[in-house]
Amino acid sequence: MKQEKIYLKDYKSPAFTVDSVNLDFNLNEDFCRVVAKSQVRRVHPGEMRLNGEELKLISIKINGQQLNADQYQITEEELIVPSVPDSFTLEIETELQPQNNTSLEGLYKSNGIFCTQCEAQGFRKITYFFDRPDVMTSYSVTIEADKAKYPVLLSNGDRIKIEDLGNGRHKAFWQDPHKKPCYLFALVAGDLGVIRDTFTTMNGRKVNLEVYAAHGKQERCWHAMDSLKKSMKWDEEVFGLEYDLNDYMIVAIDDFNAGAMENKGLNIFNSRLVLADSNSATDVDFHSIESVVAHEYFHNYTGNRVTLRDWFQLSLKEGLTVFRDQEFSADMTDRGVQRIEDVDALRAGQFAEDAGPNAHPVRPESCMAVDNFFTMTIYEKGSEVIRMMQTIVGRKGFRKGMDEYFKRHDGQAVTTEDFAAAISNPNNKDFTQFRRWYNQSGTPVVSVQENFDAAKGEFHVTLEQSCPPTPGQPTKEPFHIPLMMGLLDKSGKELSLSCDKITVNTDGKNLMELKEQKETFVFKGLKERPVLSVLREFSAPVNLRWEASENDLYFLMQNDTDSFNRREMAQKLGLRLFKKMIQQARAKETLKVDDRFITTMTAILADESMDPAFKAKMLQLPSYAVLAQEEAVLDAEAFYQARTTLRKAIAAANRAQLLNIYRKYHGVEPKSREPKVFGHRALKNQALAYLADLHDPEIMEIVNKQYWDAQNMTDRMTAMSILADSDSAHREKALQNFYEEWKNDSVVINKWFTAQATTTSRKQVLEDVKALTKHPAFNITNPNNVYSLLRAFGANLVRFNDPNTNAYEFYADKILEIDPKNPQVAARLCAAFNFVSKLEPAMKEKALTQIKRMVAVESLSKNSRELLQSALT
Ligand code: 0A1
Ligand code: ZN
Repeated sequence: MKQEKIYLKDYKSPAFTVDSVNLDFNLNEDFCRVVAKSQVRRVHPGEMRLNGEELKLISIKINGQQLNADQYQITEEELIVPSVPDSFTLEIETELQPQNNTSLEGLYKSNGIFCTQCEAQGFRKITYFFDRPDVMTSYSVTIEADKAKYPVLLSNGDRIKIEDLGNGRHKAFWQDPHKKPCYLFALVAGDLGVIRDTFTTMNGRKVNLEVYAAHGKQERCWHAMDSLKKSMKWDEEVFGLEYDLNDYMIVAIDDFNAGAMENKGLNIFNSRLVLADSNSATDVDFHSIESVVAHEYFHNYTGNRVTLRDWFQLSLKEGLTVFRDQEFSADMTDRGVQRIEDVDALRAGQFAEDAGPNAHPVRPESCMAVDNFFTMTIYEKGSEVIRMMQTIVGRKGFRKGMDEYFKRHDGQAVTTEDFAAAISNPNNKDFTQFRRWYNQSGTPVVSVQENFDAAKGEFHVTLEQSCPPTPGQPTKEPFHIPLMMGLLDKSGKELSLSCDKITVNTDGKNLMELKEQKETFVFKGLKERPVLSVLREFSAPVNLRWEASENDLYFLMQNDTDSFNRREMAQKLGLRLFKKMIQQARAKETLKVDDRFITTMTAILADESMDPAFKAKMLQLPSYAVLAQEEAVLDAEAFYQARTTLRKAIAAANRAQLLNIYRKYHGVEPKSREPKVFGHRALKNQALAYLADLHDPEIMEIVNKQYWDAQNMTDRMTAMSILADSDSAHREKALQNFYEEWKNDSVVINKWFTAQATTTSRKQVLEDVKALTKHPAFNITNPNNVYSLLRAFGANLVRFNDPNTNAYEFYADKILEIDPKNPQVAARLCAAFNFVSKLEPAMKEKALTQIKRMVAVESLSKNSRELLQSALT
């Protein structure tokens, strides 16, 4: 296997382009024949090099003439034809073995269904082609297969016809009117159930909508269908974007490496992100499905119509599309709560990535495996970069920029620079410095100093930025950082600002735009010291170093007009307290809980005016993932002691109040899917989880009753997870019952794996997980099984890094077992080792031993190798 890196600086525009291609698939049980007939046109002089991997070439013809073996050359990764005309028909026939394809890229089989996954570089496993996004082509496709086994034959674009061939086989003809790069090609053939609906676009065109799933499961697809219609409407209303085909299809597949894929007109989804009803899916599942369906739909413009010049530009479509799905979710639910959730995910995952051995810029400059680009940095930080652009130019300005982007680039393959120019030019903004967000990795740190000059009535805010070194980037240039802010008076009233350095965007938001390394903002005309609220709405993906007084933090927590910051202050206070408690735990001292923090939690619980969904967020303590970033040393036991001690103290002080909340909302509208009811359930289930930390038999009876009486999956899962993490006598029975009830439903049984892999109180998790890998319900070739058991365990910071076990060895064994079959899935497990540099010496030694063992395997995939070897440098 080739191991070398590819570089952005080596980009060259393609030497050939393909105006149209006809793909002819002949599907059989033990082989598949593909004939690709392309109209090829030369753009630059030179030989023709086509990408292709693991293919059996049957024949190659140019203008109908078969080439002899001496007229071309085949390597492991390419088919090279030194001499070709300037414009010609290329016909290539290949043979594949989809039934043996375990990598789940290219053409493969899942539960008897043929399907494809071509992003990023899977098309080269179907035929020899210019497998790069800047070659955009018109596709026509025919699919021939057994009629009884594969009644449904799908591809991109318009259905032309289906012919019965009379011999038990049939053949479907598809034509996509839009040019596309080959990573957006898709094919599905199988025996599937379907639900149908229509959507009428803003110009009155009727679009047929279809969602396919395994027979018998299609009734669980209605939520996905509703989500699709909401997304189509939202994109028309917010961005003026109308769907551009007559059909839109979604297919749910059980074996899928990622979440879902935006193939033109034919999205293929991991069934986990399609199938849902209240018996089988939690409120969180419903929410995820809505946002992923939206995400894939939004790609139709941001990704498909305007696509990427090269894979280094991946965030051009992913960052932008995540931003669009986050905005959609905010409009569908509660903007403030949605922002809190998005930032929590960013901090837990992306900030950790940016601080670890695999930190990379939003627009990377090099890589070994393109598939490793599908990271939280490309997606979530990429979205934050777009959000900052919107914050700087305001919503109206951003819409103007998006219109300009489509006007300039519809039908093209472009770069992140093109996007930034389209947003900045019509708004007369200079994004030269801003573009550093694309090129520099690492999470910037902004320190905040306040000073009130009573004599002059001036309040000075000094901001200073820095950014820690990251791999390949020891020093950084200053970023352009928009910090949304406000000042409050003693009564909590928003003060009008007199400061000539403040910019007010078109939405009326006040911004301190930090561009220098250090800047002071002077606010005048103040009679008394105001309270500063900064980084409202988390307007930039930075770490604030702000030694605000405890009084100010408590004041903001109660009074800030920005709901994100109210909750952020609760997190900050929780974190300060945790830091002290972790120190005490490490010094083997008694852990001291702060009374003021507890009383404040009591007040929050009692606050009738607070929205329940928001209250649930206020009560959440900083996660282990956040602690791991804030602390210099990852001391799993100390983290666990600090967090459980504080949770117990809160529960003990508020037992009656928590029970009141539980009783108020439990059992109310158990089947409702209104966001408001989701909020009520989130709050009462959180109350129950706090109470369960008391290990009080009376409470465990309530938990057990909730498990057995549950009328929806949210309640059932909450109870089962609590029981799974307890030594309650009810534990085994509930787990057994859940398994019996759902053992034939892989989407649901994954929840059962995760509940057991993520327990923190239970010390024998490693043994549990080991046993579960041998359980009949666990199949190591199914990505969802691997993610829900193994990856979930790898992310269980407390037990994965428990010094009394050697989880690392077991985990490395599993990576090595999966890697030869499915490198993408193996690579996704490697992130568990990102914290190695924070481990204590003995643990670090153990982890490094395993990493070295894995890297020493010569056949290790470049995917896993790239991610693991960086931990060694
Ligand atoms: N483009 C898809 C995600 C995706 C990425 C890679 C895949 O296989 C390697 C599959 C899907 C999205 O953003 O939804
Ligand atoms: Zn995407």
